[in-house]
Amino acid sequence: MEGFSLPQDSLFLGFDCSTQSLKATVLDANLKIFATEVVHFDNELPHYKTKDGVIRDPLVNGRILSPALMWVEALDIILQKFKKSNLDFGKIIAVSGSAQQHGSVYWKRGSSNILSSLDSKKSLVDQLGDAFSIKETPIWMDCSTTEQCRAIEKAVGGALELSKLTGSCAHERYAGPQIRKLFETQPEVYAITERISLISSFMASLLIGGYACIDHTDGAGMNLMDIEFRVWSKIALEATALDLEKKLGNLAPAHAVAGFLSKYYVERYDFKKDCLVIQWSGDNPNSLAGLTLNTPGDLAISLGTSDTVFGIATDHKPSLEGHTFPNPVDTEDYMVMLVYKNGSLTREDIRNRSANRSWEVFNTYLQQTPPLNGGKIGFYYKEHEILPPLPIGEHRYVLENFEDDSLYGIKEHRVIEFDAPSEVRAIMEGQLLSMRAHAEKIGMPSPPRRIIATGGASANKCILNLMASIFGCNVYTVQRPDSASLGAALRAAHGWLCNKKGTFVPIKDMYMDKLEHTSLNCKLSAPAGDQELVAKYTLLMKRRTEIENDLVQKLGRI
Ligand code: ADP
Ligand code: XUL
Repeated sequence: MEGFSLPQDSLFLGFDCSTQSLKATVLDANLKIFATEVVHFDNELPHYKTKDGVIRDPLVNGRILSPALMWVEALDIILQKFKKSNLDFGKIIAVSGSAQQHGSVYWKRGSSNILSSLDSKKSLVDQLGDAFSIKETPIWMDCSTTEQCRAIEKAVGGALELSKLTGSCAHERYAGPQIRKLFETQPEVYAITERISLISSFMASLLIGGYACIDHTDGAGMNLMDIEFRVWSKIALEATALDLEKKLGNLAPAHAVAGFLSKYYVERYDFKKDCLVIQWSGDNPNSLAGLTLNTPGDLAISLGTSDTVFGIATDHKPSLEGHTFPNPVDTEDYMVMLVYKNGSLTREDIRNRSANRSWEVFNTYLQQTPPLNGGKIGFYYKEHEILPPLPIGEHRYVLENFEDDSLYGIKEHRVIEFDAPSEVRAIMEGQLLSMRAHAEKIGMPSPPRRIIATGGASANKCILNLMASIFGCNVYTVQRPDSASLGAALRAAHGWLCNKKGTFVPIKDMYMDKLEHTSLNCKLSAPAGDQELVAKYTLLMKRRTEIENDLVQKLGRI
């Protein structure tokens, strides 16, 4: 294992540019957390006028954006914060990052010159104000491209065909449909765009002072990449926009070197000249790395602004619900994923309305109410949901003559409201039962081998206990809930090592024999629930799925 150790005294920096904040984690050569920082967009950058990191277009339903320049300024601020805390930038030998997936950033003609000639005496934000052909990036919450999705699917021979080709059917938030919309509605802006980055490759571009490649994993979240051959798909490109390939640049594996850190940072922060920038990737792929998912049957549940469920698969099985990406830390297999738009912000909304705006009260209600909630089932969509595709709305049902072990054929009736404690249990059971049902549908085992929970809400023990009861397996957590920036720092080390060896090195080999001494170690937070209760939840899950299917039939998008 000697050959795989990292140089003593070296540091690895990982960022996570997520919806609400820019976070950063520094790992030392023993893979222990050395330093962390965060910049919250709403509070620390109020002049961009975001709420929860985003701007909702009041004129166009479902158009949700974030200013690209806000992320640029956040990078200035986070580096200043590290400087103030006396981080020795000179010890950092590799940097990588994670970003919310799918958002596309549009660089104006001539911007590569701005990037390559950054003046270290000035801030980034002062120099990049004019670099974008669109100042506001459509992000993963945007759902304004349904028309383009259907058109792209039609052009390639159907939704399943697109999923076979690219790993997913068309999704409103994916970069391909967003690009097609720009091409159709603002051709003059498309024409003056010289490069289109994902948010991940955009941030990497800021670091290398030039356009970075899009990595294979985040690239699979665009409806543009041929997932088998990991190249731009000619068919998908043609279905999207004219002259697109040259605006996208090349693709690269996530472990590849994007370039050396630009001299801007060397001069301004005293980074080393040969500090490597490893390709950035999406936040969920980085979490997969940071959570050390490495065995089929391991499941991760990330409870952040969006909720995501992901695991490792050996094959690509095209589906209409899930997403398949190349595994960001293994060149052979795949990462499969489910995404919910209604995550933390929807839980917060119920907390605010029913639990006195307090997680403590929320948890007391969870503890006070019985498992299965006396047959009360709720669906809560504060945002237009992705999984299942349902519009904003709330739906509450009570199963009639509810007895928790005989749910077959039981009828339900709709109600307008629940009492506050039942409302809290209904949202939590509903979200977790939906995750279990859809995870099983895309081929994840039941019960999973183990669940590793992460994201802001994984700090909540009551939620983890409920997860263990519903899924019937142990639930583990990591030391810190921001696994994406941790994963990015780990990938920085991994990329550095692959570069040093001149070949791909399995990431496991970097930590395998010393995991429990690193910051990557997981601890058991909630033991598997009692199996009798798990069986009852299985019945409730099936009943809930039937109701969900009915809702989709009645209200879902075509
Ligand atoms: P992001 O996806 O932007 O990275 P995070 O993973 O940081 O988001 O999660 C932030 C969310 O975590 C907040 O919106 C909040 O609702 C949630 N959260 C924080 N503490 C708790 C808690 N004790 N219980 C439930 N949710 C929590
Ligand atoms: C994944 C997705 C979200 C964003 C959130 O497909 O849309 O999880 O990555 O950051």
